[in-house]
Amino acid sequence: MKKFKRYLVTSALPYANGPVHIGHLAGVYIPSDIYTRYLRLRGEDVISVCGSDEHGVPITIKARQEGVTPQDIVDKYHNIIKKAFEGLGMSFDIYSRTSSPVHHRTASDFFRTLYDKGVFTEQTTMQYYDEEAGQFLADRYIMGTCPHCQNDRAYGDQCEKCGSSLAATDLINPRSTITGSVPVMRETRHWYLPLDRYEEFLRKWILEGHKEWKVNVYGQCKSWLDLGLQPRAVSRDLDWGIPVPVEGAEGKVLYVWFDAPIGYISATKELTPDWEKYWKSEDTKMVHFIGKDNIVFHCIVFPSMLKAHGGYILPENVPANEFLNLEGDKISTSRNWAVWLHEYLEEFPGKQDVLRYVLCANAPETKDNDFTWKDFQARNNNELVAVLGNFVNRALVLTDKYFGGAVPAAGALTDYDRDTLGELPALKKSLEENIENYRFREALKDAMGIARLGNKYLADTEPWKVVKSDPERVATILNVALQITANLAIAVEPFMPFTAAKILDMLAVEKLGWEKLGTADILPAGHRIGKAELLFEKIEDSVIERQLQKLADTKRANQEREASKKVTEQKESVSFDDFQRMDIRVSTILAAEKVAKTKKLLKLTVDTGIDRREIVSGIAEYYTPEELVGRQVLVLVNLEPRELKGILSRGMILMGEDALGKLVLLSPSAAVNSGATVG
Ligand code: B3M
Ligand code: ZN
Repeated sequence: MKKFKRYLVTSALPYANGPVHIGHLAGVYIPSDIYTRYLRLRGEDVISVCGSDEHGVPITIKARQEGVTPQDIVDKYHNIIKKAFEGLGMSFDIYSRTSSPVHHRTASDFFRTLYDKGVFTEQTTMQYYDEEAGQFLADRYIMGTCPHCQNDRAYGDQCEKCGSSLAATDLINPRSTITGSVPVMRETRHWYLPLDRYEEFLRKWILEGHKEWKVNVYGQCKSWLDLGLQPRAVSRDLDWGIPVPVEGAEGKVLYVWFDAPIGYISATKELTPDWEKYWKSEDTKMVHFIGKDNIVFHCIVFPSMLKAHGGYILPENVPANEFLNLEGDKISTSRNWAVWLHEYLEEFPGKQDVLRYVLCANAPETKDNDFTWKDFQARNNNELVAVLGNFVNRALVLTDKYFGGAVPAAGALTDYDRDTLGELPALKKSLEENIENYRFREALKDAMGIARLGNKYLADTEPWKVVKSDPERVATILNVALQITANLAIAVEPFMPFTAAKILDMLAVEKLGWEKLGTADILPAGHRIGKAELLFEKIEDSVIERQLQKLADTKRANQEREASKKVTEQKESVSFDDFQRMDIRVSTILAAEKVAKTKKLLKLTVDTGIDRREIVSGIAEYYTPEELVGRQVLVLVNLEPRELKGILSRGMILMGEDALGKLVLLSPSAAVNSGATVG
């Protein structure tokens, strides 16, 4: 395999129109950080660049929704995202932003180079225009039915349901997302990147040259190429973004997907004056970490731009992950159906590595996967606490207890000792191969395999039983256990950097190089270790219940919001005489009790002012008997009596019912005598 002199790791630039959530982390940022940390540990020359994607319609829509400027939006969310990434231990060398002057200049120059080379075609076309809002509708400003999958909430640039890339004019029944109005067509001029001209180059570079790419990535590129590439507009009629650097282009900006990938270059320029050796030397290995919805932009569009510009390297790999769902439902920013990173860090202080661990162990590397809080709890309790934490704690506590915290000298090793230590080099080799091939779930299993190895070794050798009869043997056992612990401090660092630091601290060791992994002579006899502390703590059911309740509340709020949009149709008209025949009275509930063997029914004793009577009402799910006694309600008293569960029910309590079927009592706004007529 070609050996590279240096590595350039890029991570998709998150839109600064909202916080990052666990889907972003599992899809892009955890894998990227594992890969970067691993390369650093191996002493490679590696830089990792990222930053906020601050242009594009998602930003301007959010600004419109919140009644602020796009700059206010990107300033707010850029800071939230940057702080949250730092809190999770994301080790970018730079986290920049595309509203920076360096980026504006870099992207403008890049566009101008292609323009001056005559790469672009200029086309005057008819585009959708919202006369009410007074602006053209591109990307998320327009919504309609996807021609491929009939999803009626497809956007003007992409259908999130089937992943198709769309032009606004492809949409069926388009409507403006600004005013909801039906748009008209208006003439406008844009510059197009003729992707069709790069088809041959892309076929050769990807389909012949990168058969080793992940199946999901290679497959998507192949279907794009088999479908045939179309020219793609790289400018927009918007007032937020990087102005098109061409005379007469007032009111037009670079398309966000043209400028954003150039953000990787700008960030590198901000990071180091040696930026060109990362971007222009064939000795550099560039890897793009992205989610599957960004494959076309990182494998087709951006490489064509780099090729057209000339002088830049192309990505060696683009190991895109699939999507992570939450409790069986698609993660959604607009529906607040997410676990937000900044909230997680507040609610689970000190548990950054638990989230890193679970999101890596469950990563959607080859297919969409699901995050559940129960699984989060199980992996924490059964794997991190019971295996990794338990082993390290025993090794340290027993060394403290039997040898005063000094690493004991090992005596003659038994075959079992040798076999145990002999497994370390194989685990190291497998871990390296898995990381280098972007199989981070498998690599994490290799790292945890070292903890399982240590846990089993102590359980099999039982030093606590042997110590009285054979303290020399225990010295050997704990020496072996401590060497395995030191291996763990190295192996877990890419995945759980906070835990690795704690283990090194407890071993009273500054740093351990990757070359030490797999060896058994890391801690010399006599070395004094530090104080043992628990690496992980059990997560109780109540903590998980609280998170599940939070999601249940979100789901209900979403349902109610949806319901409020759906008001039931008005019924057919009735005559005044019809209405006059109904006799509705204000009544007072004197007593209430559940009807046996039913979930919904209550038996109410009601004073209608005319008489006292029993009425059966299906409100047990919404009201307790206690809270009903004394309430004044409206009763339709001349409804024909009905027998329900053996009770003769004479009348009906009038209720309000929303589209979700939630029932509410209707009461007079002030106390009135029972029997008052309602008309
Ligand atoms: N801002 C992320 C997204 O599509 C997009 C990535 C840009 S990477 C250059 O959600
Ligand atoms: Zn679709």
